[in-house]
Amino acid sequence: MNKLMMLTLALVAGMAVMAGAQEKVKLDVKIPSPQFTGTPKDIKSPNLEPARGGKPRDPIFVPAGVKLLSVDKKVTSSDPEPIIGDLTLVTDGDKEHDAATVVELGPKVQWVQVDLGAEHTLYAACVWHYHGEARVYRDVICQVSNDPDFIDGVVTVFNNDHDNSAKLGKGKDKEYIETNEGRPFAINGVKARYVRFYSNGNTSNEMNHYTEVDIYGK
Ligand SMILES: [Ca+2]
Ligand SMILES: [Ca+2]
Repeated sequence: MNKLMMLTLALVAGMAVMAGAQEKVKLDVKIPSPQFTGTPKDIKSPNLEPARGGKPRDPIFVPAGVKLLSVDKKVTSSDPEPIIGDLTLVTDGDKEHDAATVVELGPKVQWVQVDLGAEHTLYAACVWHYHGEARVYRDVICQVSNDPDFIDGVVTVFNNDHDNSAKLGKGKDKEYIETNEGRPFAINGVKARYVRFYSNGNTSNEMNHYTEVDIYGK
């Protein structure tokens, strides 16, 4: 291939990327009612994101036609017998904070995993742990794979375990205070059937909680 052809191909590829970028739309995440306001001062973490002062989180942009895929999909967990609630609560579509809407898993590193039923092209996920009060969940990690055991072809889309306490590798993302906004993660069009969400206790207690997870794709 000569230099001119290579340049032309590079230009065409660049234009395709630009055209793709123009078709992106703001991800529409249904947000439940807020339970508290303001930034609490008593949460200490060396890895906490800066306070946003009530400003909403920046939106995620996804290709047009991306849909919520996870409602009523099957959920499994490292803790198959939750202390409170049932694993079906994780994908029942109800994100409102209430004693009856949250699953409580045991202490230490635990995960919930959603089976989308088939491979999809994924563009975003969002997790609500427990948003009844301000707290920070430790070692929040989101991974996607076509392997239900998460051994092969695992792609990490979020990891705020800065000190590798969950032993899945150090992550560069920041810890955050749980609110009704949940925490959206962008996914770069990875093809996968399974999505796994890890946590490792929180600043209020050593348990792990899930109110809902959303997974968006095509
Ligand atoms: Ca729910
Ligand atoms: Ca950690």
